Amino acid sequence: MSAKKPDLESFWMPFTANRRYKADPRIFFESAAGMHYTAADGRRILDGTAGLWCVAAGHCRESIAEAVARQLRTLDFAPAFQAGHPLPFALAGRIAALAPEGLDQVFFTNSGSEAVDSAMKIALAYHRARGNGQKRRFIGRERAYHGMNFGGISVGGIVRNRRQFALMLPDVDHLPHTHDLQKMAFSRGEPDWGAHLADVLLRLIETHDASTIAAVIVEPVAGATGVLVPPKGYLRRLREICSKHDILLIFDEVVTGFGRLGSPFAAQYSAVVPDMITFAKAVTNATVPLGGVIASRPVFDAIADAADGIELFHGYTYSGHPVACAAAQATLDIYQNERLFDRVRELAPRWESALHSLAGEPHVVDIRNIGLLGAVELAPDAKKGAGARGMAVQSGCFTHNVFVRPVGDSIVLSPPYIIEPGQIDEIVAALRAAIRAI
Ligand code: PXG
Repeated sequence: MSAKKPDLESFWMPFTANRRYKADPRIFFESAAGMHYTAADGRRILDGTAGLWCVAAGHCRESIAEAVARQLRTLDFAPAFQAGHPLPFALAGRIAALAPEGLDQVFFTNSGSEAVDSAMKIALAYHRARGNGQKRRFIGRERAYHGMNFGGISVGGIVRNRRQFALMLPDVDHLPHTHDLQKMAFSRGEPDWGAHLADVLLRLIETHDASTIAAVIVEPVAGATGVLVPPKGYLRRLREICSKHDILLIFDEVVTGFGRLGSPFAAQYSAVVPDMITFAKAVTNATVPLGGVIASRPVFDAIADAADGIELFHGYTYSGHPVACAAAQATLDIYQNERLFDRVRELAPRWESALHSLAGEPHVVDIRNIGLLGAVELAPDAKKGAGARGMAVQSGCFTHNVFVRPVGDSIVLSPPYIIEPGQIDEIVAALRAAIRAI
């Protein structure tokens, strides 16, 4: 910490052990540029995680700052309820052009959590519009992270995010997660084993009947629970089953959207087209909060055809906020002008081999990668308990001027797309040293 210690008292930090952190605020960032943060003690710290999976084009990009400043001086805010301004129309068109063919209706939110809950409401409205109001059950997946609103935690698969709150959406069931160390440890890219786990959806359909199921929601790659890469063929199988039973398929692409796998969306990477995609994070390079849902034309049309006036009684004050839209346009310009999605594809093999060079280091039980995502999983420490090794490796890496994040005993990695090959090596060297030291 710097000499002038800020007062930490009043900010109730999200997802943080507040008292513990405030007693020893070791990780504290003062500024950032490109691939680096500057810590409170002046050290430059390499960002191995793009913040929280979101600063994909690197930090403090000048063109985004300029676009935001310009927008604030031109049109700071205008309502989008029964009124218009050019920015969200233009941005929606541009996002639709990046999305798989047929997905061209963009509903804006302020976050990934709101995007997920919006997609769930659209799914319910869609079935109701078609006279199937009894289709209201959602199928999520174990170990899923779909944000923190009530819809998202209900379909999510992380019990810790639920048990404090007692009240959930009714009528939710879950697919099994696909992570099995016995079968797929050290797979490079998509594991060969596990496509059959999609067939559990057939069992859930037998149990609940398709006539009660509105939608299946999955992250194509589960990010926040440790970068769980989908088995080859798994997503395609889900698509087939959903299509056969008139169940909507929602891909939550809050982490994978906007180039993380080297294609605009994971949908294109896997060549599987869902009925809706949720996005957030990288759409503005994390500069201004923005999220959304990209829905297929048939989903929109069904709802619109059944309506007399307002089609969807849903929206936020800041849906399509001009400043967020300006930030997104400037971000998409960077992705396009610097060919950053291609860059992800080009770097992916190097990323894969660098990460997998950690196989054989102490305690390493799995290494996973896809696009510019990765995870190194350690066996839990029998004495200190689950998560202790993950925390120790984060701490060790920070000492070596590299920022990584633990999820339990997995270290998750998602660097900005502008990472240089030498910086990939820096991350791996810091991990190696930190792992050897625990
Ligand atoms: N869906 C997915 C797949 C996510 O990863 C959300 C929805 C929610 O987005 P918002 O913008 O409401 O936070 C997320 C967010 C972590 C971590 O610890 C992950 C997320 C957010 C914060 C921390 O890995 N993912």
